[in-house]
Amino acid sequence: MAACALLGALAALALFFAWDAGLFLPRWTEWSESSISADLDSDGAKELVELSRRRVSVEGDVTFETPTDWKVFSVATADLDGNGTNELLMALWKRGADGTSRAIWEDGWHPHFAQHLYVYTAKDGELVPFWMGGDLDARITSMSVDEDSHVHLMTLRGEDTVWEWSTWGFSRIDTE
Ligand SMILES: [Ca+2]
Ligand SMILES: [Ca+2]
Repeated sequence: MAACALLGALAALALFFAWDAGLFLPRWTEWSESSISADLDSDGAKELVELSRRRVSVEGDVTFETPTDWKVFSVATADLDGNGTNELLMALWKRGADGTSRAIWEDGWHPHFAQHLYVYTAKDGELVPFWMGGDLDARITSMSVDEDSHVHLMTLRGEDTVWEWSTWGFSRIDTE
């Protein structure tokens, strides 16, 4: 009997860890792996941006690594605001609807995964948040950037939504 209870507890624990690792994220998510060379701090030397196993790492003059609770499915670089410095864009799953992570005592624990678009830019030799988009509230399967630095968010319905950076955030331009 005790062995049964122990097995049950172990199974529940295993289930929790599987869930915690994001294994129960929607099956339609298109997890991509990519490797991008881009100068992120405008010093003339390119950094290597890699998306592998749902995590992004940057190696070079500036370094960066996504926290383990971010499940990144698309990564891109582009000079969104036209200031000559490339930004790092990441489309990801993370628990909670907020754009930025808050302390647990501020808003409690959000058990549900939501999609986010996070943008980082180099400042004083490190990558810092540039724009942290909250729950995208749409089923985004992939994110990419075109030669005009417009962001394309493909939806599960097959819609190619196009977004342009405008000072404080993104404006949708494909419906104008
Ligand atoms: Ca550089
Ligand atoms: Ca820029």
